[in-house]
Amino acid sequence: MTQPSPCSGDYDSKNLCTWCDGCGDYGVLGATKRALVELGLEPHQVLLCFDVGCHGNMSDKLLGYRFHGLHGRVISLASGAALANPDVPILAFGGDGACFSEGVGHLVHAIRSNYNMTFVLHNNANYGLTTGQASSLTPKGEKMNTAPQGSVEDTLNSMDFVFSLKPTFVARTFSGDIRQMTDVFKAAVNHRGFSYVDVLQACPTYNKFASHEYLLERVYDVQKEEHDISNFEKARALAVDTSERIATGVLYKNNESVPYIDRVEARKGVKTRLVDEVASVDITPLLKNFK
Ligand SMILES: Cc1ncc(C[n+]2csc(CCOP(=O)(O)OP(=O)(O)O)c2C)c(N)n1
Repeated sequence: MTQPSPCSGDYDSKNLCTWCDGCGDYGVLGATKRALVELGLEPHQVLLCFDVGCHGNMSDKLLGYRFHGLHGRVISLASGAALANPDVPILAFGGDGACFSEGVGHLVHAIRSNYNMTFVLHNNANYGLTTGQASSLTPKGEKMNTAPQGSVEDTLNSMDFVFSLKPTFVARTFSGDIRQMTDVFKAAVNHRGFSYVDVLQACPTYNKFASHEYLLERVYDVQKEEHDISNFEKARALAVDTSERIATGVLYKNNESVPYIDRVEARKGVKTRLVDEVASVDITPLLKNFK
């Protein structure tokens, strides 16, 4: 008997979304479901990990194996899962606040280790859930709730930073373009190694500087122009220069990418997965220490 292919309804949860009207998180949720369905993945065949933040509330708005971790820690818990069972596709979702402040160390090491997972950055350029504090990606000078006279700190150039770590896959997309987001997520999941996906997203409540309309006017798809995704330096230049137009789509992909677990000599030729190997360990005596 042939297996029925998954459909979007398989991922539907009964929980209602509580995001503000016009929030880019709606778009990311829709594109995530579409990408998983188009990849032919059933909800039980994928792991979805969420950081803490507005975007993290997506964790109970769709079905599948989900893990809602601590603020800034989503990459580390997803990395652990990627090492334990390399057969399961893993998507981790985090905000720019968490990823480029509390959790920035995890991002650094996940990229250089090239763990096999997709990281989706909900880039609304502020700390949304805690009501509009400046993040390290907020443009300097913007008036935010923590900086009513304008943020005085220099803005981190996140793309330049990411490229400095020699990533094997980098993409940028926009929460208002569900079709492109879907295609980018699929390409990211299919990449063998750490896939970094920056989603420029509208936050109508706290981000008054890069609205949906502002982004819509500036984004363009590099896949519709001549762009060689294997050219690291060209991709880096395109990613960093957002002064007039904003390049979106898959910007860089290293076809020679070798994920961390495949680099480890001791794992070569081993047929079992780490997750199977620890299954036989009885932790009952250990747990007694925590009574
Ligand atoms: C270690 C830690 N620091 C701070 C917080 C408080 N906190 C919870 S959500 C949040 C804002 C999240 O912002 P971001 O990561 O950008 O995601 P967004 O809400 O914009 O989607 C903060 C500061 C926390 N829970 N834990």
